[in-house]
Amino acid sequence: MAFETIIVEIEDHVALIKLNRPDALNALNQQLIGEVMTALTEADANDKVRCIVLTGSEKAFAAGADIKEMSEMSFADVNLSDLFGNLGDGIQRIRKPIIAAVSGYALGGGCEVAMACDFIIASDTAKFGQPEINLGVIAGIGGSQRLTRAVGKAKSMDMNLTGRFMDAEEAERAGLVSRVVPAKKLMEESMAAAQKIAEKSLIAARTAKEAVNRSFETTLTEGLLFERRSFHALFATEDQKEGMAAFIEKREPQFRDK
Ligand code: CO8
Repeated sequence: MAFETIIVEIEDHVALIKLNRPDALNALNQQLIGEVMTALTEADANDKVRCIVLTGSEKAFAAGADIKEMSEMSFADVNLSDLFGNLGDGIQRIRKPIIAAVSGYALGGGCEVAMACDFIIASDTAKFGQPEINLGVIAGIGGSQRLTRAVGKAKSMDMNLTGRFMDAEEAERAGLVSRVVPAKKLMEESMAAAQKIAEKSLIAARTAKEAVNRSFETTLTEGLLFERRSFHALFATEDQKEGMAAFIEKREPQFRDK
């Protein structure tokens, strides 16, 4: 499919999806949301893809939902449009690992999209925020929920109520991002992290993702049981035999996703 608001490249088993509405700082309009979901779904189904990187431009990952498109919407318009809801839930339904590579602004829906990915690598220029309160609304794709789980109540309340931005250093300290890298190195480091994941057994990688995500949905006892059962199940794979044999034979494993 030809996309107009995103650019998709597949390189060495990694699908790179780049948000591309430079004139609007990658604001999430309905077209872009639809295209991102299509690209993610295609990447998830593509046997050549083993990891996904979602990124924006140097200036903005995404400056939020498109305010110009939203401003005249009625309650019914917003309520009946499934697009925004589909975006957060849809990203979370993708089974392959997704890294958000964030440079510049990740605000409102932009911050929420980054948080719906599996982890965030931030450039030292990144700025995260939930400034919806300035527009007379609140976060709508997880900014009050995923952010709170990531950084705790104090910082989440601060950001959701004052609308202030968090810089990359604070975001790393608070646990919102996994690492901060110099802006010039963001794509190199993010693609390298994705390549590292792409070398693993896809069955194990998807299972690890599922187990970590399960920890947000359940009690510790149930989560530990889910993890243990998943661990047991991986002994039914050839990749487990290969991974352990490779260690013993002091060679690199050749995973075959079987
Ligand atoms: N929507 C539409 N256009 C935008 C947006 C946006 N979110 N952000 C920036 N733009 C546009 C600007 O209008 C401008 O276009 P133009 O040149 O045509 O006027 C262009 O991008 C460049 O922006 P600025 O000139 O403002 O650039 P600055 O460098 O001066 O400022 C900022 C950058 C600080 C990022 C500023 O643009 C800004 O504050 N943007 C809005 C941030 C914001 O409030 N985001 C939250 C939006 S609401 C939201 O995300 C809700 C999601 C949940 C929906 C769920 C529904 C169920």
